[in-house]
Amino acid sequence: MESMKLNAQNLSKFEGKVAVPTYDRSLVKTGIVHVGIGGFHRAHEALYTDQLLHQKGNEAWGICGVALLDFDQKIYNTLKDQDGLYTLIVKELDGSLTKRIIGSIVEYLFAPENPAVVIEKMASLDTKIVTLTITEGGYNYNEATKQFDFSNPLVQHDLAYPLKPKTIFGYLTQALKLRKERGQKGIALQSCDNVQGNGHMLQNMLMSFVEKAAPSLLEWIQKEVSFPNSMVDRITPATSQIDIINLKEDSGIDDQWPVVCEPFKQWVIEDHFVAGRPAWEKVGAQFVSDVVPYEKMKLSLLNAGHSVLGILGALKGYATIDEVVGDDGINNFLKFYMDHEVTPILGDLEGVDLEKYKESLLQRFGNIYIKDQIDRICSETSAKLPIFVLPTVNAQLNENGPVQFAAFVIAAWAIYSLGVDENGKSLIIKDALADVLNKKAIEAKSDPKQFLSIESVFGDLKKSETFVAAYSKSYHDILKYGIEKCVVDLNDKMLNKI
Ligand code: CS2
Repeated sequence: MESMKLNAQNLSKFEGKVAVPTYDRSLVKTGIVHVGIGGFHRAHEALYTDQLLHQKGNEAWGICGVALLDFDQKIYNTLKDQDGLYTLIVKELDGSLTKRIIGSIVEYLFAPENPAVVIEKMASLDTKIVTLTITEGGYNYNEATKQFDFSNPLVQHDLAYPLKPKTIFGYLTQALKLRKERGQKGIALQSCDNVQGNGHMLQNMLMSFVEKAAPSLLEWIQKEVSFPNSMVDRITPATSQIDIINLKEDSGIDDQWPVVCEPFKQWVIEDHFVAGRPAWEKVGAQFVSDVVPYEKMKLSLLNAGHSVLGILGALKGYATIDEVVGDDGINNFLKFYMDHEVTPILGDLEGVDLEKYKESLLQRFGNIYIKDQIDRICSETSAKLPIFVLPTVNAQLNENGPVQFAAFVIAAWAIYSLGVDENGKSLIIKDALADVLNKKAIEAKSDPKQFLSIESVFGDLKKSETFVAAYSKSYHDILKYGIEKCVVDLNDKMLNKI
């Protein structure tokens, strides 16, 4: 099929082939500044917002997408080149594709190129909300000290050069300072990352930074700025070259960076927006007074489930998550982990059918059309496990409960961090702590406990004898017998107990 470049001028020509924005994008103002315009944001918040913009009266809620890091130059260039437009491709469970061109990102900025413009944008009168997807590690929280990490060189940079910041904390501080100086009202700062109490985390980390960078601003922020917590969910694998080619050949859309995702989506938000908000509930978001139970459930079952499948699957040499779901041993292992270690610590979740939720997760993970990359799931594990798995472990240890399955996963991660899978193939480890992890993984070969001594990840977990015993045994077993036999043995042990 003949293809055409995706941009504003060609947009109407795609009508009829795929869903396109039918609202007048030139009338849309940017009430939302979003930092982190990766796949997830574009499959989630930008879609909800696009749907809302199709309903009259919402023109104040367009998105200005900010690329914060040097690394984000490519997505910025792509969006700029395509007038902010991109295609969202939903990979349905039956293998069919639902495609839609999204128009809600009407402005885009590349922060490293011009930090002052980004600060002005956040401080602008039109901006009512700054939303963030800056990843788990982006909050600069140290698990060992339970505090903001001032030793981060980028943070040091922001303290020394406040007008040319590099971190989100530097940007927000300058923007809020301008708002205060100009006598403007406050705004809402909304985290959309997979972090328990993500609004609180953002608030605590920002306040720690402001205390050093601009202490006179603290009181104003406390009074004027809100930090709604939210739970976000949609599996969004990395876009592959094949996705780009297929879109061009099948639909004639020449889009340099479409986004692919699963059909499921969920967004649960605390209704705490000091400067107003879009009526996202009209397009499927849920507003609740307390998001904590939803977050806990999602992080400790879905995200942790991903990590379990990812780490064990990587060691066995699998490439995608659906392949691991097809591995009976690991699949049953995950079910035992969810049922026996996670479920008891979740307590009663009012209105949620946990059994159904867990079942739906396995179906979502198993979607063979998604081909979610194990490399994506295992990237930045050092920032993920403290949020996805360790709260479960700590809660179980407090109750003298079982930690065997979690300990096994962490032992597998220690072995994974040696950088080779069970077939002798190199693993690509993408992690801010990659060097430390590898060094400790090597030390762990003679003393497994060494891996647990990375305090910024594990806190003081190494002090738990119960955990260390389970972890060390798993470590030796995996090296001796391999993942396959070990998971089957563990599963059998569980079956005999039940
Ligand atoms: C994944 C998440 O990054 C990960 O390890 O678990 O990206 C997950 O796919 C999303 O949170 C789903 O909502």
